Amino acid sequence: MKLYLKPGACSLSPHIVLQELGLAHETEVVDLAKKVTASGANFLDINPKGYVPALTLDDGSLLTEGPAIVQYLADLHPEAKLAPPNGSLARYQLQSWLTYIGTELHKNFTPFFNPAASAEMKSQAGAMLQRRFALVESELASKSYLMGEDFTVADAYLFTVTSWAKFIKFDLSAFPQLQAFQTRVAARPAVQRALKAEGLI
Ligand SMILES: N[C@@H](CCC(=O)N[C@@H](CS)C(=O)NCC(=O)O)C(=O)O
Repeated sequence: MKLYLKPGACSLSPHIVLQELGLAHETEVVDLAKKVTASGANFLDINPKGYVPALTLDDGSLLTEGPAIVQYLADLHPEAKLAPPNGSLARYQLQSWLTYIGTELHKNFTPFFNPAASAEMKSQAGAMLQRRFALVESELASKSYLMGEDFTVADAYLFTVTSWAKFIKFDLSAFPQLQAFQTRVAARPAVQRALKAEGLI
């Protein structure tokens, strides 16, 4: 399988999961502005959505949307417990977190990476991020990871999104549990491998 990515973007989340699971894979960097891959392919021919992450499987199938990709990968090796069993309440709680991270956190970072976004849009998104991170902060007060004491794919996504705070100068000092979470996740060997592979460390 091959993961199309941009270093440090939301594609880092499935990249971490691939590393956590030790799955054989290739990666290819995409120039998102030009929609061209590192090998010169038209990215829109590979993923008509034009964004990363995109995962192509060995049979040629395409899977897009980060939350779907990480669950697909986790289900290839259920014994690694990166996602609870399908159909269990815990699995829906994991999906609840993935949705929260995608819609309440990830998408509130988007205006900060959009040169066309107004100051007002950024201000509104920043205020929303404060509120949404506050909930994560209170959740992490009683556990090491979002789902409890075990790392899951939701943590890979939260780590990825939270790491953007430094790029937009979003102050995380009011969120010590979240900062401790970032340090805890960054120390995982698989996370180190993914960060290294993307040239981020
Ligand atoms: N709904 C998608 C959103 C993915 C997304 O926002 N990708 C960004 C990078 S973090 C991107 O590729 N943006 C470039 C573009 O939209 O042209 C998902 O959750 O996977």
